[in-house]
Amino acid sequence: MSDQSHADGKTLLKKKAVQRMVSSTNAELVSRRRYRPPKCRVFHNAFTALEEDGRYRFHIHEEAKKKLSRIIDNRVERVIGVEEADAAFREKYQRRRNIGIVFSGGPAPGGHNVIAGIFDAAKAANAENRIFGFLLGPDGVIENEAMELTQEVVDAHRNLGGFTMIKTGRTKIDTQEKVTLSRKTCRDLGLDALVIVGGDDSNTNAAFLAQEMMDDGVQVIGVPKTIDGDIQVRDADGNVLCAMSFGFHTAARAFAWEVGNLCTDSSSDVKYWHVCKVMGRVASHLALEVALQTHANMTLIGEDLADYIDYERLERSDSADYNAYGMTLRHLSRVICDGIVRRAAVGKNYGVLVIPEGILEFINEIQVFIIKLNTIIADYNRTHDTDFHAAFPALEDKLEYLRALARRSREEGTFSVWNSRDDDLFAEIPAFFQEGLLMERDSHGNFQFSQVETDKIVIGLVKDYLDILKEKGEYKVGIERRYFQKTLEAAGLDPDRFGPVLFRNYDASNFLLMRKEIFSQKTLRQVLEKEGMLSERQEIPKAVKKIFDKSVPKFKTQLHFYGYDGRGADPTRFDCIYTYNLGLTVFSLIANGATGQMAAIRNLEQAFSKWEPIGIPIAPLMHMEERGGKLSLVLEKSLVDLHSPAFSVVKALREAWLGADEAPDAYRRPGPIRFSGKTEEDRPITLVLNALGG
Ligand code: FBP
Repeated sequence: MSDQSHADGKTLLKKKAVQRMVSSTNAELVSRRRYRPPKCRVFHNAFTALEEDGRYRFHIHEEAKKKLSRIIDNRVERVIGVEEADAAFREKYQRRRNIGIVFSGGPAPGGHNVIAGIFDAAKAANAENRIFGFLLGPDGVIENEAMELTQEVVDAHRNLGGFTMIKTGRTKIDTQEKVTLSRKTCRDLGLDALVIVGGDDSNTNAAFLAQEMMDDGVQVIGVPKTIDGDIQVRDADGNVLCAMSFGFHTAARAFAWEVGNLCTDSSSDVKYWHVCKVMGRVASHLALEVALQTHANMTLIGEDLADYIDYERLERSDSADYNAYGMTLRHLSRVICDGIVRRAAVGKNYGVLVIPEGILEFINEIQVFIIKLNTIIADYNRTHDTDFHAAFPALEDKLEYLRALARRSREEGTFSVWNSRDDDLFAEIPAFFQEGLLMERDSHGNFQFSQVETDKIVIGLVKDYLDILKEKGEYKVGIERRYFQKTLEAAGLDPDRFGPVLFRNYDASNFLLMRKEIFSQKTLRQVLEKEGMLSERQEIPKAVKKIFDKSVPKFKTQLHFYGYDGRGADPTRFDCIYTYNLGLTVFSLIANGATGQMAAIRNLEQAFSKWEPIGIPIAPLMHMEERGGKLSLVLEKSLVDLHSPAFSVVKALREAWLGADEAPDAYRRPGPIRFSGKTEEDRPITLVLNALGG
């Protein structure tokens, strides 16, 4: 670029109009920051108190009783409004407090409003209350890296996405040393309360810290965050206490907008299958919501696949082991191919397929590998000085270690987690997937699904199988009868003479399918010659060739991953209001002395006037789960319930959305997240459906 253009740019930047155009502060930002979410009715009172709600019961795990004895008797608490309070209550409520807040795990839209809610409520109770934000997640707590949050900082982040204000991290406070350091941090900052905004693992952590920090007088409160939507709490009788973690709605809407656009693209250019992997480490809630928002042609739901049993194979075997006949990758690819082939038959050799990121977890054969490898890696780390991944950096080293395990089990005839059969099956998997299965687990011992190219694995198998179907003549693009007739007539040929020879359904359908035996120019010629429509020396008529070419499917895909973009989106109005009120609830729990509770809002699916802020006891929700190769007490993740109204509706509409018929595709246009305006939907579709059905 010349000096001249450089100088011009500088001059231009002096103009107000240019400055306005390139400013980082645009109208959307200003209106977001200015917006003040409405408060639940109870928060319009001068004070709030807690009232035990005895209606809820939990099945309490023995291990939770032992390990979380000091908070296991916590009950569900309802936040109630108090207008007139006596002096003792006022003093307790309004006493000066220091509150620390930390984000833990992946970002989720709305986190800043949790902080804003806590900040506003704390300052309203006592202007001298101080709020500290721990930097970079739990590491900030362990290392005492914190910043005091001022009005200015909070105001600059209201209603904005991300966790940019204080950042986040995935460290877990899971060793005695980290707990000791965290306690020291809380002491040094004079904290009265620590608020942990996180997913299932982080809320588990919150419960353990609440137990540990009770003697220090530090209350610990959890907040249900994760775009995955898998923190959904019910009591033992199925009563819903927390219908949805925050961030889910925004992420689902962001993904749905993009997937919806691809539905439009795909049905315009009619040449691609868009394959959209959407986040959700394990549960398929996001994929389910995207299906409802977009009506994409096929949406896989992991939990549904896990439910599958191949009864045909089971009946042929003498085993009663249902697990051995669960969904396999191969079978899954066939299910997908079936949809592709059926759409192609009606001329739609394109479409949109949604694959949940965590789908592999639900494929029986893969799940077995994940569990075995988790155990092997955890065992290695427990018994050696070095970490498994440091000791075996290259894939080949890791494979060699596994081979050695298999050899040892064979030679010594002893039981081993990894035997020759595992090794043989593992060897059949493509190298990039082997690498994925063997990669480092996250700090919670979880398999990192986001790092595996799930879509590539599934589509690879789909392509292979489609090739087979193509060879068998079963995968063909249907030719519209009208088009066939027009093309042949224009060439002076009689369509009714050629039709029955070329097509297997000439008299039966509007979309004509080339006979199976016609799969190449050569076989086309053979059939025409056999039927006496062509002599050896004659060329295949151009019009017939054209029709044949159109009937040969090309399976072209575009792979997309929707995850980090949705996590970083600015929150929907629903998430703004939900999270702000979660923040107000947190302060109410703190001011009323609660600890080991998770802030929540009941009745999210109902009108805002019915929303009910509550505290949910975390300890009674715990159960035992495999983590890092051993059983641990954790908060249970909520998976898609196959009996839920939302799933049942999707299942009932599957065939219609697949669109393997002549009707136009039934796509829905969700549009972008609209912060304001009457047209913005006010809550997730899954949430509403689950509340409507019964
Ligand atoms: P959280 O459960 O911590 O909220 O994170 C959710 C998530 O967005 C998952 O959907 C995804 O698998 C994961 O984070 C990806 O994060 P990372 O890149 O750190 O693995």
